[in-house]
Amino acid sequence: MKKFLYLFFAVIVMESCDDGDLIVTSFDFTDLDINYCSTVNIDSDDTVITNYIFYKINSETNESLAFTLSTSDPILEAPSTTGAYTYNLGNNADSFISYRIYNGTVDSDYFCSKIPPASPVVNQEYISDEGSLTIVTEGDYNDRDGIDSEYEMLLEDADGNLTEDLDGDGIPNIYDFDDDGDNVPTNQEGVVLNTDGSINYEESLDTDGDGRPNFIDNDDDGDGVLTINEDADKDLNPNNDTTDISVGQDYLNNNVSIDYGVTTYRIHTYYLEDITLTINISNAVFVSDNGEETIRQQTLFFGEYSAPDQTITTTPAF
Ligand SMILES: [Ca+2]
Ligand SMILES: [Ca+2]
Ligand SMILES: [Ca+2]
Ligand SMILES: [Ca+2]
Repeated sequence: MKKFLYLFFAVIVMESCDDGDLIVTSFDFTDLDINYCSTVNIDSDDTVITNYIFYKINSETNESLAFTLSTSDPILEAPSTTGAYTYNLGNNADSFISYRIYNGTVDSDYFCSKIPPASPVVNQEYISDEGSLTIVTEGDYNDRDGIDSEYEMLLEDADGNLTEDLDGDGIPNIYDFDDDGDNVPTNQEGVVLNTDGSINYEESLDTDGDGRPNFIDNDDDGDGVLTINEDADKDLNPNNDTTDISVGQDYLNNNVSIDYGVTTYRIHTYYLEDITLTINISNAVFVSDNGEETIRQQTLFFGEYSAPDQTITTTPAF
């Protein structure tokens, strides 16, 4: 099938020599894996610019389709929430696509070497002169706190209302590793799960017995001093402050109620998982290296790329 498409394409290119301009509809690299390499440089105003080359190699036909992109956008690290990341493929060095035909086998090092290897030789090259590139980045945020996102999306606040951000720190419950904002991570607050993964509110630890399990209770021992403030050394970890070892930490001991006035959340870590980039090209015009041949692609699905999980650390505003 690929061979057929290649032959079809080759015929069209040859025909295009006659009139110099043709719309091609079967330009197919769809079944091939996407790979990429990148380098980083810092521009004059300290912006980090990443120079990417995403490429596909057809080893049966010795062809490649590759795009070069220099951008500060976090295309591999953050969802494109306000629409796709979009780039102009016009005649500029920051973003363009090349379609190449070689005289021999191209390996994966070809695009990632600082100096292009002497072989294979590029027999023909077409570079984009017009068009646009869109990248839709999707992924799922997760706090890896042991509770499935679907069961902690909505948690009940002290007034009995279901909320997506229980502690109001700007990080939704599904990727907030400290849901109640008491500086004790949820996975250290005695959550008990049912066999289906949902939260067992009755069995989960409730130190003061007020009906609100510790992971959603910001005063775990019910002594009137918020857990976050029962932090004698003020290291943003109430778990290592114990006056009476026979009872436990001060935040779980209602006989100790000293308010140390902590006004900072601990550093939060969360993850972006299952990251997928969907890459499309539209209205592309490729011009041959001698300038005599033009290939037009109204729509071209470059492909999908799965990126590694990202780790994000931040300190929410108190
Ligand atoms: Ca939150
Ligand atoms: Ca907590
Ligand atoms: Ca409680
Ligand atoms: Ca307390």
